Amino acid sequence: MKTYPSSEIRNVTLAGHAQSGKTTLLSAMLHAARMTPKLGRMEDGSAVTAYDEEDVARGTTMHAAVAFAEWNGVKINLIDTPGFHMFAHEARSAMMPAESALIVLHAVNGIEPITERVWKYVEESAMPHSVVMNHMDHARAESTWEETLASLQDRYGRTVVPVQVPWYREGVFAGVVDLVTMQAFEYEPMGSGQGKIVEIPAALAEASRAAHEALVELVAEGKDELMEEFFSVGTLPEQHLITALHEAIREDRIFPVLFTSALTEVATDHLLDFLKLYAPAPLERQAVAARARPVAMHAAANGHAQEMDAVTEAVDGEIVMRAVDDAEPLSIYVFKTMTDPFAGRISFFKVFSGSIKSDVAVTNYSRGVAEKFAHLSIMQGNNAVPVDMLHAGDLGAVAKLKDTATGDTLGDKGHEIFFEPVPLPEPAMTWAIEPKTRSDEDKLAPAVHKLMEEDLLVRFYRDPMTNEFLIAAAGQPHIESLVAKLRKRYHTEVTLKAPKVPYRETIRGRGEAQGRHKKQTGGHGQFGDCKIRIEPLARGEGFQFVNDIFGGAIPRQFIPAVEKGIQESAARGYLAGFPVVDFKVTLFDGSYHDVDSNELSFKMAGRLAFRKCMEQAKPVLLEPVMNVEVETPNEFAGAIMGDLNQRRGRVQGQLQKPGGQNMIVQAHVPMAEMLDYGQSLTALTQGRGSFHMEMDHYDVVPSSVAEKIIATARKPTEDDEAA
Ligand SMILES: Nc1nc2c(ncn2[C@@H]2O[C@H](COP(=O)(O)OP(=O)(O)OP(=O)(O)O)[C@@H](O)[C@H]2O)c(=O)[nH]1
Ligand SMILES: [Mg+2]
Repeated sequence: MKTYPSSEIRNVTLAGHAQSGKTTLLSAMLHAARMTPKLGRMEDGSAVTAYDEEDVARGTTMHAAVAFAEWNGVKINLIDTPGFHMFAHEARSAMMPAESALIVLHAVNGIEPITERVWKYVEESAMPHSVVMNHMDHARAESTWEETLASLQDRYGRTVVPVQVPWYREGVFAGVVDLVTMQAFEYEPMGSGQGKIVEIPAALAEASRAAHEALVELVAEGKDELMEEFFSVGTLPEQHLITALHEAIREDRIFPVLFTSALTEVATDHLLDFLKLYAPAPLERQAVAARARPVAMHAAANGHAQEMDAVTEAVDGEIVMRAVDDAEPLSIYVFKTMTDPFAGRISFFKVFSGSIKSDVAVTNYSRGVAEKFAHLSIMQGNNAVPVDMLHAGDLGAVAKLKDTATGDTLGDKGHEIFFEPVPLPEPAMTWAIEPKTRSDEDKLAPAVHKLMEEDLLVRFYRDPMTNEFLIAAAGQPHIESLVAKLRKRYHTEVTLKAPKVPYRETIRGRGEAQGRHKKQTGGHGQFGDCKIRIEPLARGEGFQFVNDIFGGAIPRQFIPAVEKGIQESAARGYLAGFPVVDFKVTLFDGSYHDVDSNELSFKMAGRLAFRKCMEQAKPVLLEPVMNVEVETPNEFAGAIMGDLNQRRGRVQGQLQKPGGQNMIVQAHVPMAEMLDYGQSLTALTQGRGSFHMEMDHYDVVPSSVAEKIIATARKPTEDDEAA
């Protein structure tokens, strides 16, 4: 495999709403470049970037994937990303290794929620982007594409400008007119995917000329030299126009619109021509920014290797600039990890600066360890193609690194820098996960950890309050795919349950009682007797024990046993089996027997006294209440607050986000009502809302709700006490 110098590389991320055709479009480009013998399809798993059987089974991309096309002397690296809202954060992370993005949208469906979301991502990272209107073969596309274009210009400005005119031949999408070269490209739908250059059809001649002029004018705008040339000659020479358009795209001044049908392979090879000519090469970036010191993963504000001018505000000395150049020290950023039970760990990386050869030793700056890059390769889906070396700006992969994870920076020893990982959203749903058998129990943790290497959003931990193993992910389909992977890849069977809510119990009143434990079974008997008072403490104060015994009513050595008995009983709960908290016990009297009294007897006495006190002390249930922050487009804020009220939530405040489009709603909501919130929020906001929550405090469960919890819970019995 040939190696490509930095000037002959393009790194392009495809992003857009689910089902707009990104995976198929990428396939069509690979087919046009003859990287595959036929058009790969999502449906049958033949698309190069649809190698994950869970993706194929669900018909949607769940993780970013990488492929490349060699096209007329350049190598175009293409990153496919998910468009389904639950996985759209992967599209954000996949911007970092690229220099430009293609925003793919459906010609008939137009702007959809994830179109807007990825548009925000590219703007955030100042990433040059073009729009591909796909599904142009759709029966209604001929009559809707202009409307879709108008809505794009409405939303994002007139600098969203077509560089092609679509051509319908008797109602069939058959090609495009290139508005720069003023040539028409004609296709046989469902044919070879190779366009033929033909004359502009008469019916399109007038529209094409007008659109050409509009494009030339826009490109020349603000460039005096070009303006003069344009006005004196009436147009711009092709080469000048190409150069000027290329610059305008790179500088985020113009956002070209192109038209394709991925499925019928019309105008998809010409998209490669476009990327070769207009997508910025890595070395067109003046330099990339990194940190001189490591940055905590979640502290990264809008973590991204940014263009030079975007970071001038940063604190002096914190930022290090690296030119995208082979002559600079090596710096590598790992943007994706794949774990395969057979091939092991494969790390996908970008060479931001310097160059790398196979078999060299590299330092992982993030972890301070040495790693060997044996067998350098580039990825065509899940297929590693060996290469000898990679130049600055290229994307590559390497297998079997020991200690390297997604988000790490590596490079030459002594030249430490740190690229900032893109922050991830919080997982939206949590389940309790249980191994089915004993052998599954042993396999579970290592297998889940392998999945977590691939997917940084997944969390796995034991809840200290309920002792359950919990797994947190982005939503129902996400967790289902994880469970399927556990089964298929790691032969580990699990069941999922709603996580237990860690309720507690407490008292609202006082109680006073005697606990008298007496047993006479031949030989030695048992005797313990105590009198206690209990009273409530403030929330969060836990448990207090006061010894108020005078005159040796209970011998000193038995007093800790009374306390222990009370604590053991409190831990088992009184109402519904949840630990009793926030109460004070005063031990004020008792009696003993010279022979029969021992520790066990006083422990039993303590338990009995405690349970009798609880009868009088108005016990209640406590539930965890979460502090919830929901971000939503303004128009849904009312619905969000209504829904939170339904969930017994109390809205604490609302805040307008800068830009005026989005609101933050802040509320306190019981945890029990938030277990399925991710799904509801998606439904309420068409996938445009996001939320995050953390435990805030415990509060008393209203009695109507408490009755149900108590009815279904197993009440501790006297038998438990005797245990
Ligand atoms: N008719 C037609 N169908 C298309 C076109 N592009 C894609 N499709 C079909 O639309 C469906 C979705 O295509 P994908 O390529 O999986 O879409 P995607 O954007 O990758 O979707 P996500 O991975 O869910 O974000 C598939 O059934 C494709 O065969 C097109 O241009 N025309
Ligand atoms: Mg896809």
